[in-house]
This record gives sequence, C-alpha cells and structure tokens, in this order.
Amino acid sequence: MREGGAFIALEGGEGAGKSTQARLLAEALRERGVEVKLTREPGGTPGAEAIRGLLLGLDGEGWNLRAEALLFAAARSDHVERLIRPALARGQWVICDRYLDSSRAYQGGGGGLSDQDILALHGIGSQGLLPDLTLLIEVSPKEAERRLTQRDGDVTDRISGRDAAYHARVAAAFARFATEDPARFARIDSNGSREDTHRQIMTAVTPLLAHMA
Ligand code: T5A
Repeated sequence: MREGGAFIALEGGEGAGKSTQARLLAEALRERGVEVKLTREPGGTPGAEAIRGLLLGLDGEGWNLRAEALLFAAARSDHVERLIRPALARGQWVICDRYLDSSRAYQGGGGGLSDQDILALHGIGSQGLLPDLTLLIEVSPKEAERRLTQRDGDVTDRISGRDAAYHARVAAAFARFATEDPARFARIDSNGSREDTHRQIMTAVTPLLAHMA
C-alpha cells in the first residue's frame, strides 16, 4: 500500500445502500480516531460537481457514450488531483461513494465501451489511481426498487432511468470485476438491515485498520 491514508470506494447499483453505508463507515472510523474525508462521484470538487450536473441533469438526448465516459473521467481527474491524492498524502482516509469501477460497469458493461478504453482514460486522467479496498454493495433488483420507490417515488436521473437490461449488465460487470480481483474487492450482501450490512463492511475493513495501526 502507498504511504499515507487508505482509500476505500463503495460501488454497486442504485439503491444498494452505498451512501448510507459510506456515512456509517465514516462515523465508525472517526470514532476510532481515524481522520476521514467522505466524498462521492461524480463530484467531490467544484469542477467535478459542475460536470455531475452536465451528466445527470441534462434534458433531452443527453451525451453520446464516448462523451459520457470522457466526462466521468474528467470529473474523476479533478477529484483525484484536487481532493483524493492531497487527503491521502495528509494521512487521511478517503471514503468515496462510487469511483472508477462505476465507469467500467456503466459505460463499459452497460454501455458497451471496452474495459481497456475506460482504463486508458483513467490512466490519462488520474494516473491510474486505484482504491486499496473496493466494497461492492449488492442488493437484489427487487429490494433496490423498493428502497428507491420509497425514497424518490417516480423521480430518476438520466442514468438510473435506463432499462432493466442495462442495469442487469451493470450488475454482472461489477460481479465480474470482484471475481477477477478478489484482493481489491469485498462483496457485501446488502439485502438485510443497515446494521447487518455495516457489520460486514467493518469486517472487510479490519485488515486495513490493522495494517495502518
Ligand atoms: N455513474 C457514476 C456512471 O454511470 N459512471 C460513473 O463513473 C459514475 C461515478 C450517480 C449515477 O451516475 C452513474 C451511476 C448512477 O446512475 P447518484 O445520484 O450518485 O448517481 O446515485 P447512486 O450512486 O446510484 O445512489 P443512490 O442514492 O441511488 O443509491 P445508494 O447510495 O446505493 O443508496 P442509499 O444509501 O441512498 O439508499 C437508498 C435508500 O434505501 C435506504 C436508504 O435510507 C435510502 O432511502 N436503505 C435501506 N433501507 C432498508 N435496508 C437497508 N439495508 C438500507 N440501506 C439503505
């Protein structure tokens, strides 16, 4: 692992509980005396938040697939250079709600771009920075829909509103990444309670805590 803080990303489909679990993890780490920077993608810096608005809020046809991938990579580049790397260098732990594997799963698995192309953009934009640990938060499509309907009613953004086949390809891509790289990924079953999911996450984070102690 690099010098400085640890970098943890939470990944998965919409409604899996990533934001909820990112907050709970940040609180638990702070209680243990760890300095935590909680952030999200797309976003995290003023420039990246502006790109978020372009990506998720645009009315009408939206972006073509390659432009979409470039915009996510551009937002990530600013986020990595201005927030993530400086925080890690200060010894802070960065907890990021979505990161590179979302581009690989959505623009790659869902949209059809090659993994090689997504990783090439990441090499240019963010010098290939990878998390120390990626928590893949998994939930059944039915449970995700129940949670999102309860929270948002009929409102969706332009990516989460894509059809079920797209989201099935996204979920399959996430699962494949985790299988291919078990050293970086921990798969978390989030179909149960918030507390149960949080317990699994703390178990996955324990080796990092021990390593940093
Ligand atoms: N995207 C993003 C790309 O296409 N490429 C990229 O490179 C990146 C970075 C981002 C969109 O952009 C796409 C993916 C997305 O479509 P977003 O607004 O950031 O959009 O949305 P999501 O990340 O999808 O976040 P969501 O809020 O939809 O899902 P979360 O964060 O997984 O879920 P969360 O924690 O908000 O929980 C949803 C609801 O369920 C409840 C919560 O209280 C909440 O109401 N809940 C539970 N209820 C019962 N039991 C539990 N265990 C629960 N856990 C949470």
